Amino acid sequence: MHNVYLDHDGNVDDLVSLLLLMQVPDVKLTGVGVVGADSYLEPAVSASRKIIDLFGHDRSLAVAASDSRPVNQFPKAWRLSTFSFDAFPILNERGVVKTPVTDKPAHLDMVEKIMSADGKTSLVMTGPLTDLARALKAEPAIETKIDRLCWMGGTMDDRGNVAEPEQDGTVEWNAYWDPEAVKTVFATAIPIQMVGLESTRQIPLTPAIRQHWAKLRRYAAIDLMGQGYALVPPLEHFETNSTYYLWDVLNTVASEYPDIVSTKQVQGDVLTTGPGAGRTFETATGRPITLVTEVDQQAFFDQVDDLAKRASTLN
Ligand code: AGV
Ligand code: CA
Repeated sequence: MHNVYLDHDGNVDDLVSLLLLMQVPDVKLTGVGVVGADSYLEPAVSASRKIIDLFGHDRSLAVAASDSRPVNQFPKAWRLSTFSFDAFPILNERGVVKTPVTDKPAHLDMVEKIMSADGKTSLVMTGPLTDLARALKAEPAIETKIDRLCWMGGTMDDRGNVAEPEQDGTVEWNAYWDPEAVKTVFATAIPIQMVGLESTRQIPLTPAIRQHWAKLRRYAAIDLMGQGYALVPPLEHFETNSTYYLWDVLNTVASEYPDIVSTKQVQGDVLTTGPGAGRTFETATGRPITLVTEVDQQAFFDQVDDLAKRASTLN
């Protein structure tokens, strides 16, 4: 068993990441922080608590709400899906929520959970890096207690996914939300594995994978995934700015099952100003990063199935 702390930002693939991470036999989940970045904070926290209640195998966990704020806010249309997710009947059948909310904001909960853990903690982050950047400022001693950071964010190929004015199209959204936070985290010696857009582009949400989950909806966790991914647009005829990928799920699954991906060692940095603010890029003077490059798609989707089935059978 090893310690893992998850910090997510409440969109569909973030919530599915939480669901799946709790099924990995080797993971001791010490905490969950939630940022209202690609979501709204209240339903994101609420849905997280209910997912832990239903699929957490009676873990005693508490969810920490973040008070971090954006430099660049996510589009409202994307953030709204969290309200629907939290309202799914499957999450509300019990009518009561047991998993509590911590009294500390997420970045201080992160400090507390890392400092009080036996040994080191692996961080899995599926949204902006703001909570970690703030945690490092509040308690620099956490740096050496973090085993490594697995982050979904950035891209090294200059093909961004932000379609907003005053930026140049090279930037990924989690980095764009708070570019300075990426800079702060990159300045540490924490080992980083990065899942950027070059790898997540290989695993779009498709009608075929939806159909696959529909056939397996007798498993409660796969039913929930299917419902969740019904809220967001798949890759149908061609890629649009709203096309959905399994970004965070890849990050989370790859953090525990390295065999499903290929990686390469790169040196990276990030811009914090100008039209490229939030752009991650390779440079000989950059910090070391393990960049995920290729995904074994079949192995990835099989692993997702396996984990989700485990959630259902043991529940
Ligand atoms: O840039 C990918 C990140 C991931 O952490 N998020 C979604 C994932 O949770 C932002 C995002 C980019 N495009 C989106 C996003 C879209 N079409 N809908 C919702 N979120
Ligand atoms: Ca996310």
